Amino acid sequence: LLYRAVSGTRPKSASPTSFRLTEKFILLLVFSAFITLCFGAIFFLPDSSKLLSGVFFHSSAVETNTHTGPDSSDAGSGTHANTGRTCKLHTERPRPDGGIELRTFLLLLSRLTLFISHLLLLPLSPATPPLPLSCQMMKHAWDSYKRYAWGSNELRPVSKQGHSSNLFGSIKGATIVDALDTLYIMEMFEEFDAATDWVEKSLDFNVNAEVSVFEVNIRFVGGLLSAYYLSGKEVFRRKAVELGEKLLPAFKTPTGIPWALLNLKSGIGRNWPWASGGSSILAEYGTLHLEFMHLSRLSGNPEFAQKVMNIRKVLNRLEKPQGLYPNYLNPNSGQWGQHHVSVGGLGDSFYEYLLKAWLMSDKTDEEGKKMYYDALQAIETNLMRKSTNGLTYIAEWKGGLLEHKMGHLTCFAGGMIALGADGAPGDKTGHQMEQAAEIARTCHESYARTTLKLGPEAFRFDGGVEAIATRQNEKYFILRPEVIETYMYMWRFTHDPKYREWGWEAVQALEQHCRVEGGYSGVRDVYASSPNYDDVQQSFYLAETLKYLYLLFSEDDHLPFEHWVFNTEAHPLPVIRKDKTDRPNEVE
Ligand code: DMJ
Repeated sequence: LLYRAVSGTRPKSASPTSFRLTEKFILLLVFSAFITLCFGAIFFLPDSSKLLSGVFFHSSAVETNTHTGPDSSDAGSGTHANTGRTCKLHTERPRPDGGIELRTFLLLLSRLTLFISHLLLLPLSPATPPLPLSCQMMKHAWDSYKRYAWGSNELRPVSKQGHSSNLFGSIKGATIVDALDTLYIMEMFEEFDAATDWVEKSLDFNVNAEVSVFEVNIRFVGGLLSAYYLSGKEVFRRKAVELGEKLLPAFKTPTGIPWALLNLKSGIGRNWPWASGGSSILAEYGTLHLEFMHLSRLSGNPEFAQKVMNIRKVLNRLEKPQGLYPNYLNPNSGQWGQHHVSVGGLGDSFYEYLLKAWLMSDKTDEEGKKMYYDALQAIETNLMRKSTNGLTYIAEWKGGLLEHKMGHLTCFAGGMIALGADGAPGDKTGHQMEQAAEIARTCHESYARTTLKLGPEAFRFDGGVEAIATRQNEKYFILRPEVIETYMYMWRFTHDPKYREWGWEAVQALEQHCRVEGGYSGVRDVYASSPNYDDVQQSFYLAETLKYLYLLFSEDDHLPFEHWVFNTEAHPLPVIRKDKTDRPNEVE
């Protein structure tokens, strides 16, 4: 099963020039002959079928022996995911029967050879199976974090030490919690067990520190909820609810619009000092809904759901300029701050959560649905534009004037629009799918037009340029997922091979320019001839970028969209079924 999905669905067309490196092919031929020899030897040795079944096939015996599957005794909800795919990196165990040393030796040799051929192919061809590669990337990112930064929030892969962002106060282990579900989905169960053990023993929310409510919610609460729904382990449910309760004081404002920052011990909140006269931010207070609905469901405490439903109420009472939602809202007065509208930073995931709230409610949340499609219409009318050479982009709006700039963050919108297209009112499904495809193309162009083939933080459509960053402080790439996320959604909905080819290009660029000995690093300038590292392996690289890459090359029944919605940090949450009140999230 390891290669089944990939061999059936690998990208079809490769650029002809990429196949002409003869030396590499000769080497490859030699290696292939060698592999054949090794395999032949294995087959002619006694008892080889058993050995092979443990390595190449997902036999139940192997599975029982090698992974910690859902722990049914722990399951609070009886909800377990059958992730149904495998990405195992090390499954064989020494066997006591005679002749094993030789077979094991040959096997290891053949695997080593495969690995070397894989490396040889890497810069050569998108026909190489990328699915095991995304697991290897995860393994490298995870092992490096474990080795150099275990327990810290993130890894500094160049200086090989821990890195702690102040977004999480003194809460530790952001990478561990953010990576839990990716490890589980990739069936890296040894690593998942180590992470679970750390959560059990060391994850501590009793800290006297100020945290970002949004970041802690999407990464920690979201990560724990997904880990719970996937594995059924009670510890994740308990920790998610404990953290959710600690976030509740953030809602103590005159309007109930939460503060951006909260001291977890004192329960005192405030807003970012730079945010338009003490405003709360749309993408922050608007990105709590999915997690809080699940917290109510898992804790039996309705308060979580009430808090986020109240945010809707406040928003629905307000007049929206041109139907748009400004990024700033004052939690004391309940009035908009500065009229800045963006589908990228400061606004992005608010729109995503309107759509996903509807989908996650088994399409019962009509209010969320209406708010999403109305907002999308306003975005189309006021912000979506086509460049002179036909690239569709989503601009930003400042007090009625357009800034012709699109952020890397905005590129998630291709995936979002594709995800919502099916439910679009009127006859708009086809139109929205076209918009989504256009946005994916533009975002791909933003990568293709750089030297490193990685996308800048923001790119512009003015002053004679299209999809290119013109300001030095917008040229960086910090391992963000949004473009690959959109490729993944577009692939699932269209099966157009170009999305896998584009994903493959991103894999090559990541391996070539971001992979370092101690993990993966962001780069400061994607137009430079060689990478200048920022020395941070962001936790969302493991939570999102690598997970979306993996799913891009997986089969569609792997975490199917009918059953799962991904929170904005790519943590899958099950659809809450309307017709199964006691066990609403049964997943096939
Ligand atoms: C992630 O933490 C989330 O996707 C968030 O919604 C926006 N930005 C980062 C990744 O770029």
